[in-house]
Amino acid sequence: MKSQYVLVGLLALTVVAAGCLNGEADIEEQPDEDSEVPEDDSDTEEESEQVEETEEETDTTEEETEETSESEDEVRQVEITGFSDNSYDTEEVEVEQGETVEFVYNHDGGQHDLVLEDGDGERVEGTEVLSASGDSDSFTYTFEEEGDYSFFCSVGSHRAQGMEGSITVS
Ligand SMILES: [Cu+2]
Repeated sequence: MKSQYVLVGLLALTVVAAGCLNGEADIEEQPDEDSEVPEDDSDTEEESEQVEETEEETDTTEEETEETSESEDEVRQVEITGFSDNSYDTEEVEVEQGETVEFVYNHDGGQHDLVLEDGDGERVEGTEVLSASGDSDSFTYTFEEEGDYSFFCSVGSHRAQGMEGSITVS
């Protein structure tokens, strides 16, 4: 049993001795503490990332403004279709005094337009002459005064063939 204690004691001595040797070696290899690099401000990197994010957001805001411009209120749409047999699908339109109406002409054959005429026979508004089926054109008019207006097609003798209708403002 004694010999075991001696062995343990010897082992402990050698470990301590080795530790001392290593300690001396470490002291020699220690680097200079004066050579610390001063800290940079790391804010500049974060700022450049934020600029990239705002550039991506501008694309979506453009799409949103296009949609909101359509939201004009209090404009009634009246759709009138013209056919190849020189006729409209509408003969009469009734309007309240002061009402704003958007007339939408939908083309479905032949060559036609839609013209608005006041009670004195004067042209007030009108669409382009359309000749391609499926095309449409429109105009908007506010009827400030009571009275009788007309709409008709100005192409050839289409009006005389019956391509006209009445608009009553009351
Ligand atoms: Cu016509």
